[in-house]
Amino acid sequence: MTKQLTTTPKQDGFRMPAEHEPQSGVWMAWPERTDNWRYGGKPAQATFVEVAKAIAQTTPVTMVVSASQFENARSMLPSDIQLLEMSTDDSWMRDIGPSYVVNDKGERRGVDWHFNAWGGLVDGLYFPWDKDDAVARKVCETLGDNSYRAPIVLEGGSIHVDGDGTLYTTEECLLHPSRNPDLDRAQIEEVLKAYLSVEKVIWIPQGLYNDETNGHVDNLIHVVRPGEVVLTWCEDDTDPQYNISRMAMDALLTQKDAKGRQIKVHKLPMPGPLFISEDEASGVDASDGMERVPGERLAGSYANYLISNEHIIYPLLDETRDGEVASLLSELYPGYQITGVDAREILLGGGNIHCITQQIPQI
Ligand code: KQY
Repeated sequence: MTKQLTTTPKQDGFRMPAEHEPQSGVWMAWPERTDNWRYGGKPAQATFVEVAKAIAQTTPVTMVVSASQFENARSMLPSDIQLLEMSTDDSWMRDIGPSYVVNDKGERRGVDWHFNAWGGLVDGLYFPWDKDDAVARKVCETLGDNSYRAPIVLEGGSIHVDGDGTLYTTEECLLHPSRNPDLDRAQIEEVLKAYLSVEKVIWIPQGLYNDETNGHVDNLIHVVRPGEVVLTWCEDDTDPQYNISRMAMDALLTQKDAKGRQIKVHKLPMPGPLFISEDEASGVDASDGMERVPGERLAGSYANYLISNEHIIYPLLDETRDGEVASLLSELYPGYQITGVDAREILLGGGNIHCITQQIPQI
């Protein structure tokens, strides 16, 4: 039987490993929400299948799916992808799944954050979100792992760790009034330190332009290794992303990481800019939370890739830049397999490959 623990990972000697450390699995959730995914989720489902197949080349994948979509998902997914019935409100496993912590005795536990659909009743994207909020605990129970119910609202995509004491995040998201309005920066840092055993928080002012998550860090940067990150970069000084990327560069270069390293920043080209077409917008059911208007700027970024057992699964978003990005990733990750997946459909839903996946560390 698994337990919900009332201590903290730091007290118990557990830390969150980096994404480049070994993994035993990756979890995803099947898309079907018609006010987020166009045409009843059909095009997104085909893309999720391609992402799952790509990851499964190096890491076992488990897909959770509603009862009503079970047969459909089973018929679309290869047999080596494990399918598990679970209720969700949507399909962003990075944000609704557990953040895992490990200790040096080879044990693993989940951290189960409070989830409020990216802003609750202030500026959240849907209501209710209770099924999503229950997912992290269910994943831990299924895997037979104990978990901690952390005392703050947080989505997995709003943090990156380097596994060596440093956490990266954005002020835009973690200090947003729709997340933890009663806590200040120092109090949030204390919770991150207690629940992930990080020693230093690197604050970046803003996330990617027009990101409906309030600026998740995983749509702006990725951690390559301790002391080294990629940052989405924009060369057009008339583009709103131009200043955001420069402010991020400045923040990264003027703070040292937990081990006192000067952070090395690699510029990652920005796709596009990309915009939603009339046809794409017309396939989405109208809702209060998620706007899908023709001509709206999409929050496209190549930083939204998954690292899984020496394999990079990155989004193909713009054929004029996809190849350049593959070359850069090959240089940054020597010996890793680099796989691109056409990810426009995930982008139309408001995120990308990193946002729809959650890795489980190997123990
Ligand atoms: O982590 C993410 N980027 C999730 C995006 C959620 C968008 C919901 N439409």
